[in-house]
Order: sequence, then C-alpha cells, then structure tokens
Amino acid sequence: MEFKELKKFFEEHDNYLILTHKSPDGDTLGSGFALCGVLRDMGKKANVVNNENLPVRYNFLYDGYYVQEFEIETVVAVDIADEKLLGSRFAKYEGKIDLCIDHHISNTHYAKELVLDAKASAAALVLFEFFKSQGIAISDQQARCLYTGIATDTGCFKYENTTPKAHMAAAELMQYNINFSQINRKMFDIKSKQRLKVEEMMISEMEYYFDDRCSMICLTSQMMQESGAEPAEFDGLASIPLTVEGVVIGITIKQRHENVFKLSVRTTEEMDASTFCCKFGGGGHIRAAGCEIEGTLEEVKQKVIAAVSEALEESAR
Ligand SMILES: [Mn+2]
Repeated sequence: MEFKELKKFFEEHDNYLILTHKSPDGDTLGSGFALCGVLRDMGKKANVVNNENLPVRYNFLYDGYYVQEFEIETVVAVDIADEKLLGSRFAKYEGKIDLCIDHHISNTHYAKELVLDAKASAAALVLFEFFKSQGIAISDQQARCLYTGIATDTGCFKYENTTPKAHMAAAELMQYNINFSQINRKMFDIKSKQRLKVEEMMISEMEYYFDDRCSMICLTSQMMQESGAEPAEFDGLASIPLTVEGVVIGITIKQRHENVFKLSVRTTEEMDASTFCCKFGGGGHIRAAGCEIEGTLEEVKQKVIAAVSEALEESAR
C-alpha cells in the first residue's frame, strides 16, 4: 500500500489497537506510540499494547499516554515481521491484523494491508516519511518516539543499515524539542548495576581462540541468577566479544535450559555469521546470526570451536 492509500486508510478507520512485538525495542515502541499519538490527534481512538508490561527503560516514549476505552475495530502491527512475534498474550490476533507497517525484508505478509519498506533503517523511519509526505504534523513527543526508533535500530547510527535517509530524518527530528542527547545516553550509555555485574562476569571469563581471532563469552543460568538482573537486561550482550581488537568472530553462548544453549554470532567483513550458524540449523544476517545447540556447556563449546576452526580455514582460502 502506498502512503496516499495509507492516509486514506487511517481516515476511514477508527478504534485502533496498535500491536508491538514481544521483547519490545525502541523501534516497535517508538513507532507504536508515535502512530497512536498521531491517530489521537486526528480525533481517532487508539491504544498501544505489548506482550510484556511496558518496559520502564522506555518510559519516556509513553510519557502522558493513557489507555482509552473503546471497542476495537482496527488492528495494526508495527515493526512486526512475523505474527509469531506477537507473543502469547496477543496470539489471538493472528490472522486478524488489518494493517502492518514494517521494514523487515523477512515480513511474512500476514496482514490484510502491508506498508513495507525493506530498505528503511527502522519502522519509525517509514512512519516519519509517511507523516512528512502527507503533510501530517507531529508533536515533540511523537518526534521523540520516531527519533528513538531510528536511533535504536541503527545502533546510534553506527550499524550498516544506517542510510542517508535515516540521518536526514534524524536531522529533521532534532529540530523538535526532543533532547536527543538524553535519549541516546539513556538508550546506549546507561546501565543498571546488575547489568554491569553481568558484563563484568562475562568479560572476566572471556575466552580467546585462534590467535585471538575468535572470542567467546558464556552466560549460564547460574550467572543470570547471581547477577540479580531482569531478563531484559541480558539483551545486547552479543556485541561484547567483537569489541576486542583483532577479533573477527565473536560468540556469545547463553544457556536456555539444562542442556540447551543459544548461540549469538557477530563477525567482521572477513566472516559470514549467517553461513556459520546455518551449520547448526540457525541463520540470520551476514554480520549477526544465531542458532541453538544441544549438549553440556563443554560439548557445545567444543562443537563451536571446531566449527570456527573450519570457518577460519575456509575464509583463508
Ligand atoms: Mn525495527
């Protein structure tokens, strides 16, 4: 659906339920609350929901938000590539989603209407461009939400998905009263003491292989318990191993169950993370991928090290 039709869609419908994906991030929540605010400004009724309780970390995105009373008529999903990402609470909306606004190339086309820009750095950028192209004014609060979505999905404008369009949108959004430095500090610099404890434990036990070209950290259930951190605070650890100079493949092993471990793999240009994880039945992107491996921690480590050895040999060829 084109932007013009999207505007018409919003004018012709009402009583919106806006769904965001489980384990919510800045993009799904920023997009959700920006859209909700704009719809309310249009005189429509709208609420935003998430599988989890709204995370405190993102409270500035829903500052001033309140739940409206109405009978749901229109269900919209933002930043949700697959209905499976709705989470258990909202699985009941599977097959009943009227509109999806997204930027994932992997979108499964589950919604009746889809606005997809797979080149966009964030769903919030799709919304920004929609509002701008249709002359829809946004408030400071909505600008704050859109900026956060773009900043978080691009890793503060550092990831490869950062585009000129993302920078230009950010530049325009900075002209609103959004306090972008506070947003970025909150999203990228500030950590809880518990989170820092988790990082400390993992870094102190980081292992290096193959002349320090591979680094590996492990997070066991016991470490998670000892840290006293909330589940959400274990997100984003996977980037740590690759921050070490000279490392071309960084691996994070996180315990899921007794003998089940989740592998997160990050690589530099020299290696393909997706190909690596495919060997274990996983997949993902070229620089960031994941898979699950069964066995004891020691067995998993041995399997991974053997696979890294093979991959390094392949890449040297
Ligand atoms: Mn996104």
